[in-house]
Amino acid sequence: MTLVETVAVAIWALLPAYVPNNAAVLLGGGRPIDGGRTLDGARLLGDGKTWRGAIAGTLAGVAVAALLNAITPTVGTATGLALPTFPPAAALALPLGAILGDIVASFLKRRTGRSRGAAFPGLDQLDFLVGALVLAALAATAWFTAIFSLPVIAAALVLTPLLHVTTNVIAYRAGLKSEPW
Ligand code: CTP
Ligand code: MG
Ligand code: K
Repeated sequence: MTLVETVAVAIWALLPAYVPNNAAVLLGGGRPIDGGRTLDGARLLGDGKTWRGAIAGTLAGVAVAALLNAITPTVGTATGLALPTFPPAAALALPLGAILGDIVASFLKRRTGRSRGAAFPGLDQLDFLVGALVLAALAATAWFTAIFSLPVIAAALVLTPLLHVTTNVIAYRAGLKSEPW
C-alpha cells in the first residue's frame, strides 16, 4: 500500500469511531451514567458522561458506518482506493468502543483528582481510538486483522491526535464545547 492508501484506509475505517464523541457533545446531556455516585470522595465518572450522549453517540457512529457501506463502491471506483466496508459487528464495535474508551478515561481522570473538563494530555486524544480498536479487535477479529495492518495502525496513532485537536478547537470556537480539548 502507498502512504496515501494507508492514510485513506485508516481514516475511512475509523470514521465510525471519530463521530460518536463529537455527536455526544452535540446531543448529550441529562442523567449522568454514574447516577451521581462517588468513589473515595470523587465522582465515579462525572456529569460529563451521560446516557443520552453515550447512546446517541454510538447510534451516530453506527449510522456513519451504514452510510460509508452505501457509498464505498462509488467512492472506491472514483478514487481507485480499496476502502473497507463495515460488517455489523465492526459497525457497532467501533462507535461503542470509542464511547467506552472516553468513559474509561473519565474514570481515570476522576481517580487522579481531575475535575470534569480538566485536560489529560495524551489520554484525551487517544482514549476513544484505543477503545474502538480494542473492541473491534475483540468483536470483529477477522475484519480487524484484515484492515488494521501495522502501517494502518501507525497512521491512525499519528493522525487521530491531529484530527482530534483540530476538531475540538473548531467545536470550542463555535461555542459547542466548553474547553478546546
Ligand atoms: N457528553 C455526554 N455523554 C458522553 C460524552 C460526552 O453527554 N458519554 C457531553 C457532555 O455534555 C460533556 C461534553 O459532551 O460535557 C464534552 O465531552 P467530554 O469532553 O468527553 O467530557 P467532559 O465534560 O470534559 O468531562 P470529562 O472530564 O469527564 O472528560
Ligand atoms: Mg472534555
Ligand atoms: K474526553
